[in-house]
Amino acid sequence: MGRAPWLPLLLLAVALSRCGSLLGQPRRSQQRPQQQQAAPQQRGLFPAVLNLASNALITANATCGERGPQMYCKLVEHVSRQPARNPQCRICDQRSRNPNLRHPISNAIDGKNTWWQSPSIQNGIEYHYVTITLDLRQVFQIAYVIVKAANSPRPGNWILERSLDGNNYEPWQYHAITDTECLTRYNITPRTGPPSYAKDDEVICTSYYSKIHPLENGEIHTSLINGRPSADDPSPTLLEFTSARYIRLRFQRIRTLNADLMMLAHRDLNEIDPIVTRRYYYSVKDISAGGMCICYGHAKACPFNPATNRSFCACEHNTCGESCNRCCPGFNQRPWQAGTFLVKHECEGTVIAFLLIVHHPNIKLIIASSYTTCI
Ligand SMILES: [Ca+2]
Repeated sequence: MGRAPWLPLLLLAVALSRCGSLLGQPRRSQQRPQQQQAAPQQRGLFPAVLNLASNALITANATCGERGPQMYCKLVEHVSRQPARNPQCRICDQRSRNPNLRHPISNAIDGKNTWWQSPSIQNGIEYHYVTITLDLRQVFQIAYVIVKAANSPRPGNWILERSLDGNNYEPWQYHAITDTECLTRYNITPRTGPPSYAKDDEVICTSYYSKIHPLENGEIHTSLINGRPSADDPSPTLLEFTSARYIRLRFQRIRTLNADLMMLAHRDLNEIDPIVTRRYYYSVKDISAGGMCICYGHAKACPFNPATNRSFCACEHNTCGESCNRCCPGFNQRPWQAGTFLVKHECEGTVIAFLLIVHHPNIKLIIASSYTTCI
């Protein structure tokens, strides 16, 4: 007499049925119904998208008035007050004590109505080529870049580029004055109309944001995630495509009035009325780069540390590392996986060993395991 001989076998059956991995079954199949029922808790965690440009180191290789006072004239006044024989031209001077005369590139990320301005082409045709570089100080995932012009039209031909190391740059998007110039200048079939993207890492050329109008305060919105195929649950390709520490705006041609374009194309700049050439320059009131820390779906916060000038992932899901890119010690029950918009892929591993001994007249079975989910 004593305990029923089938009782230990029943306990074993219950233990095995709750412990799919011991039977070689994929554990995710056990979890999937719970994920569907409690999706918000099972998703990866992602920090908020912030404007990263405001903490960037920003440089420009040319600025209006950097060698002393320079005169410039506003295109909008030329257009609205014809004939503009005597427009209200102004002075820029980087060395001036008057801040209203200075237009440094830092004005493009100060969050105020101030602006950066390039030298006009009266100083030389080479000032069609001006480059602005932002160093975000660490690699982020960039969702969008917005550029706002100030007292000039938006740039005509230019390339938005990104880099991880500051040496090797890759294009994110080409902009051209006309669709034809997408082909002739950049050898890319133009994407007509509002920008759209057929692939996660497609680099398009568009003339959509290079129109002459508005003559002032125009904006350029470049989306790097929204509108792409895997935007709702970014693929590894999209994550790689949007990763950048450096963002570069490589301006290559100032947008001019068509009437002036003919004059500028066929004559020596020295022979052209300086009032014409003084009104062609770049201006940027604001650059925003929306993005987030790369925490691989395992942090919802990424606070900025002023001491190091870096943001750091507040890792959850038992993950560790600067980017939550590995399981913390003791949580290696399963290989590390990135959390996604749909699945959180938490690291697991609070080790609790158990021992199951079956007593049966015909069976002697001992099972030892250390699977947390098996208790
Ligand atoms: Ca500003």
